[in-house]
Amino acid sequence: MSTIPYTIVRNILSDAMDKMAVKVCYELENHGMVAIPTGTNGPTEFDTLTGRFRNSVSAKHCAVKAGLGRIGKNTLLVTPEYGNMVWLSVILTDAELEADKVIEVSPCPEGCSLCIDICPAKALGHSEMNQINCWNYAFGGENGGDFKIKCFKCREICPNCLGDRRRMKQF
Ligand code: B12
Repeated sequence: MSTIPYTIVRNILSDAMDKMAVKVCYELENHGMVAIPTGTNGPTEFDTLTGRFRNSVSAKHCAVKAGLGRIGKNTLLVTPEYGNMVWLSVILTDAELEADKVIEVSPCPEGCSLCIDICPAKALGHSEMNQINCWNYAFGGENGGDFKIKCFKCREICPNCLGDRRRMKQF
């Protein structure tokens, strides 16, 4: 039941992906293109107009446009290969890249509301996910301990958690 392994993997992957993104930017710049890393997990801006945490770009929406997958009811990107257990990092560039075909089909099995029902913070199932509820419940110290990711139930309950290597239902 420990939240430590997930937190470690999340932190290490975020760092690894930021480093990869910067390397790719160097490569693109060496080829005369503009390339800007946007940060895998922030730092984010707080948008006082909407009361939302925001990055420069929404990685999930970029990924949909790039044909990597679709956003499910848990508001996460679900890819056919790896399900929702993917982490994303975005590079802004003027390189002319060819996008994959956009995936049209929804990843959620019909009538499924497992992620909405299990969310202890009641953050899902509204027109927009309730960031503050999720943040307050899922991120921070337990009993005064170090910062951890304390909840990722909306990922693990999903029938598409791990993609076609396990139980991909829909794609
Ligand atoms: C801020 C943030 C959070 C906030 C708020 C998340 C939220 N959904 O609102 C908090 C701290 C609560 C959070 C929680 C989590 N997060 Co988070 N988070 C981010 C971060 C850093 C920025 C998101 C952002 O700024 N979005 C911009 C705004 C505009 O997008 P939005 O609010 O999602 O958009 C809404 C509307 O604008 C509108 N909309 C409709 N159409 C369109 C079209 C476009 C183009 C846009 C922009 C918007 C839009 O609908 C959207 C959905 O409500 C991203 C990294 C990134 N660069 O994207 C990771 C990211 C989204 N998080 C991620 C993850 C994994 C999580 C958690 C599972 C962490 C955990 N507990 O383990 C939870 C689960 C949350 C959930 N079920 O959605 C992953 C998602 C991976 C995936 N498979 O999809 C990301 C991409 C990080 C990463 N590097 O991989 N997160």
